[in-house]
Amino acid sequence: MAQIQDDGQSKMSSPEETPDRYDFNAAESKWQALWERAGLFRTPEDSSRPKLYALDFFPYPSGAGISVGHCRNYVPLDVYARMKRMAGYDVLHPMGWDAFGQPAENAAMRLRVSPRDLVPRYAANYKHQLKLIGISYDWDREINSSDPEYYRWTQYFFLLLYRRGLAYRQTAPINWCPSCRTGIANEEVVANRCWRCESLVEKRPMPQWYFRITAYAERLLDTLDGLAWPEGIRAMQRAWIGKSQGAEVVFGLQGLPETLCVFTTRPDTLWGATFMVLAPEHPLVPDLTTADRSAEVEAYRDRAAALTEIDRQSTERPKTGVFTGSFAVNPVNGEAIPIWIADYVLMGYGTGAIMAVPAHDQRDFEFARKYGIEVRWVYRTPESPPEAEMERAEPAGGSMVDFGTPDRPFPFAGAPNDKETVGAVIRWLEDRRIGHEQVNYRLRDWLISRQRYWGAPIPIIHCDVCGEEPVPEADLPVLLPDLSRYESGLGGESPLANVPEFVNVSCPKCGAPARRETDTMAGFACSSWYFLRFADPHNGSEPFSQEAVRRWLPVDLYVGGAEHAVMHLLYARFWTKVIHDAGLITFDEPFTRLRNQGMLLAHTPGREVVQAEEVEGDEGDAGELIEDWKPLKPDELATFPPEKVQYRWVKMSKSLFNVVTPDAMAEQYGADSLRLFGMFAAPFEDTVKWNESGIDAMAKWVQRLWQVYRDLLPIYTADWRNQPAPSEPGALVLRRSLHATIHKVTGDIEEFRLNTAVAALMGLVNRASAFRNDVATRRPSADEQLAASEFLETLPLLISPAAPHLADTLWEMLGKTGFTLEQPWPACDPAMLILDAITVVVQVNGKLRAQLEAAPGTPDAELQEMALAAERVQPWLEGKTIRRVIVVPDKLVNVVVS
Ligand code: ANZ
Ligand code: ZN
Repeated sequence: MAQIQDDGQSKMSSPEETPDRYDFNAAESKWQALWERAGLFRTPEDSSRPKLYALDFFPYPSGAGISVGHCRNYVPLDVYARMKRMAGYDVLHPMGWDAFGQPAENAAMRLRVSPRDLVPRYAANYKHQLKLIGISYDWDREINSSDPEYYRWTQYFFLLLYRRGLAYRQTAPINWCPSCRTGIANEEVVANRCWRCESLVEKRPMPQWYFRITAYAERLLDTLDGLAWPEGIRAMQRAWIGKSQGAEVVFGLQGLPETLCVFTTRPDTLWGATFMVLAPEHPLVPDLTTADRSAEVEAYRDRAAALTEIDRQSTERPKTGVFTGSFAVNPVNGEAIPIWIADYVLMGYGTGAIMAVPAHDQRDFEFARKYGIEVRWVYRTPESPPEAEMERAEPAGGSMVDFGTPDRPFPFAGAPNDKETVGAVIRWLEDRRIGHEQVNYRLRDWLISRQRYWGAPIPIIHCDVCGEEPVPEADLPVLLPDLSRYESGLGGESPLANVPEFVNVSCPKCGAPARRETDTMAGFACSSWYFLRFADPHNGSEPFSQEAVRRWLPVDLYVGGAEHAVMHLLYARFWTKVIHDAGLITFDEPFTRLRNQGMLLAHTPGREVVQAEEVEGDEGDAGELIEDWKPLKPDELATFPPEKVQYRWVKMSKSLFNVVTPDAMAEQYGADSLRLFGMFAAPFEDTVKWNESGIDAMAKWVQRLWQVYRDLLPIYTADWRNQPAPSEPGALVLRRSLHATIHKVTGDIEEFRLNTAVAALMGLVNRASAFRNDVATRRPSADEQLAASEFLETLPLLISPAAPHLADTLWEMLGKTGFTLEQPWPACDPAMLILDAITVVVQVNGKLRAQLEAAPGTPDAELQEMALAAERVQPWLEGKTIRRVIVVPDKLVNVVVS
């Protein structure tokens, strides 16, 4: 850079003073300390600027700490939050701990300590790591769901639900996880296994607390469409809620006074019902079973009880069933039809009984064929085969058979097989009082009881005189006693049941001796409202002030893993609607926009296993159940024959011994490089394969960026803003690239295209590097100096969200004070975005003297003016007379002088 002249404003640095490398370790710890001292991440209290609430899913801090995998969600949201703050938003970007629940309890049990001691230790480590990678959380708002100041309000909301009839206790067969020794919610059962530990789930009848989420099924469905959420998650919620429209139809029973009610989505097929099927558990089965059938029916009921719901619903399983010996009466034609029991009909859905229409329902068809029951067309076409030759049921098409008789004409003869006909039949049934329209949902009530220690106690007192009594609000919180032994009882009772000081209380209503409820709430209760608490985390007199919530909620952007699709994300929506209905908040959807990050996989050494073995999960993370492969522990790997090691790409997880921590990576490559890697590796939603060379490449790019910046620094002039924008081609190339990058990076971060945002920054640095090489050997023109200055002042701001430590380092090198996060986000000059700008050659007397950048179709007069004004052309015109100017549009300007 020998020929670059100091303009008096920029600092000339001699080679001896200038280090050759960016010392990221020193810079990162320096800036982190300065940010902290300045309280840089504190949430602005009151202002008139627009608000932005950027939230990560509430994490449970585990002993493993965060892995580089976690950087894939925390970093992108941090980038977004930082950019929004620079763009003029007041940003709320908080973090806290979902500390109650089984993961913490299981981990503590294994280490033989109290979760009370363990959780703060784990949380402190998380916090340390998150600071290490420069996440801009406002730690003044840190919350911990196991803190009495927090769970007091979880209990308050339990009572709110209770008062509104939305929390109730009932004895029912529940999903029982034998290894967690507690009941779990339907949402937590995945393929018949416990979501946490992957043990097979059993059914057990127990008194349990439920939240009546089914009362909100329709509303949970209604407002789903308006959310800016991934369609996959919305589809999963829709399917989970499982709305089904149809009718309930009442059948008479031969020889019995009772009636049999069925739920059907196809009441229009009533004329083709040739048998009935009851779930084996249906309460009418004993009454319907005739003496000669009873042994067979009993045996079948026992076999069915041993099956899982998943198996029973499987379409592959051959249909089985038993005839009860009784008949029902079809209300539309008085026909007697046999009643069977079969395990493909579930007791928990509809009415637990169906009318079977084998011509149009495949399950019924298979069943009828197996047991030789009649098949009868309801809808058919001229091509339809006779019933005896059918090979499968025909759910669609055809028109309705005429079931009329000379004295009783049939009103639906010839009707098409469509929704209108279904509706018409429902009205016809309603007129005759044999059926009515009915909507069913698959959604079940939410089981919230846990027979576990580490959760918020359910604030209810059982009194022999008064029954269930809520704990008065003034007595909240119901403190969780400090226990040294807290295993659940083998009989399934909560460990709190063995603590007389906790259990024995007097009834809040009548004063008689009474017993406290000993179940605790599942962790999902805590996470159903925490996003509200962040608005006002230290409020001691209410869960949150309405004003604070009005200022910050709903969450504008919510980021986390897709595994919560029908758990947390459904529960939180439900609580929000209830809290809304109670008048405490004005919105009824908590998360306006949602993004799910992809997983990070690690190439993991393991060995083949012949028999399926279960991989032991670490706390809160069941790892992966891989049938034929098991990861090798580091000590196993050391002694294992190398040729037998099998590598696989599996989720990065402590249980698979393949975790890479951000601490080590930040130390070796820098936090900014790690952040950039987390952004750049793949589109946000995609799975990424961890590869250390990826972060290494980022670290090299960071060095290159820093060097280009340092090399250009000497030509910086702070005065560039007062000068007309450069017009020279060489300068324009850099300026156009800069503004195109501003434009691209802004839009990309906004849309969470973090990978292409980084790619755009790389493109800009390439351009700047070429520019540097170009001006290194000569004196840069005034225009070039202006363009370089604009670049030097803008680049730190542009990289600030992604690489904040490097950004503040460059900013300081430029002689600026303060932090880039406090600067306004760079604006892009739209005039610089004419991406198809063309180069126009300027000749003087036929000799090439300069090049211009211009928009295609620039008028001749304008091109001529630009050419004559160009700095590089000036010397050739000095003292000469311009004779003629020839303009070839979009191509060339030739100035003829003499
Ligand atoms: C007669 C019929 C004819 C049916 C036809 C379907 C097609 P979705 O959409 O899932 O709500 N059904 C009702 N209750 C059931 C239970 N407890 N266990 C198993 N199956 C049950 O499905 C509703 C349909 O599933 C109902 O409509 C009923 O069969 C069956 F051509 O009734 B349908
Ligand atoms: Zn009482």
